[in-house]
Amino acid sequence: MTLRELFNRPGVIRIAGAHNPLGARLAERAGFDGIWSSGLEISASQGLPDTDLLTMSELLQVASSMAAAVGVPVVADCDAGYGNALNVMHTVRRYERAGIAAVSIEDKMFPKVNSFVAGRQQLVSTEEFCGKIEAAKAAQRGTDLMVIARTETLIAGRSMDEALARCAAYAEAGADAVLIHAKGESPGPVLEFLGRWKAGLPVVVVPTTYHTATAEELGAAGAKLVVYANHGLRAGITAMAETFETILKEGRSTGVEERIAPLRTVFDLQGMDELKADEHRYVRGVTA
Ligand code: SPV
Ligand code: MG
Repeated sequence: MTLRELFNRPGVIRIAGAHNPLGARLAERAGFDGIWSSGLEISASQGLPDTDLLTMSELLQVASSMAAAVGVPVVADCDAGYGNALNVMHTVRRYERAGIAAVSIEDKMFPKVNSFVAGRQQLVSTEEFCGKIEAAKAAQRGTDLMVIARTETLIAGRSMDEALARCAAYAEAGADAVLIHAKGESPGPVLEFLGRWKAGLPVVVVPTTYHTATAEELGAAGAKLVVYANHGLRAGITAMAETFETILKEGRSTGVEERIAPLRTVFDLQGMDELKADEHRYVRGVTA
């Protein structure tokens, strides 16, 4: 199902963050409706902070490889659009060509800093960001690609009124959806936003810190798309660290074998069976 089809049917859409095709396949197999090509995950996977150090083409390469590996839509976190409105246009053209279903662009100043890092969280003006959204919509060639306008107003410690006003302006500028980001433990501010949002455009939420809210609750309050942005990455970090420590401590891997995926699962996720079938069919001279 395309992302637009998911948006057009009733119910809340759930997507999961990933930073490579393997993670994307795991999310797809678990039943998520789509993939969030996460800037945080991709930078972390390179051992780098999520502060626009990686270039657009490096992030695109990952998003594109994920889109090629799964059947579900990929929503790409395109940070602040990698520069001004002109960079946004170039970004949109490249992501669209790579088969990405949606790009999310946030109203932070380039270079951005991850929303959960204390300190500098600077926004561009509403006017400047509306120019970026208009540019994004003007740059897309087909009609499928969705542009998600993400506001970091609450992340920057500014008011709910400003968040609502900014999103209304972004809707007016042509965004297909708005994303309200928040960093507190309580879902209260996001629920307030959803309650007061009257523009009709679908709203995207990212319950990373306010994780007690269920997708169902957020959906009932008016959210359309819920992003589980970094849970695969964090689960992987814990599992890998524990596994490595145990092997060194115990001098062998026996103690972890029950807890780690067997090689047949790895082969399955790689598509080894399909490759073997192709080999059998097309590579002449192979007997077994
Ligand atoms: C990301 O996954 O890179 C995001 C979401 O932008 S967050 O890290 O929650 O800001
Ligand atoms: Mg991000």
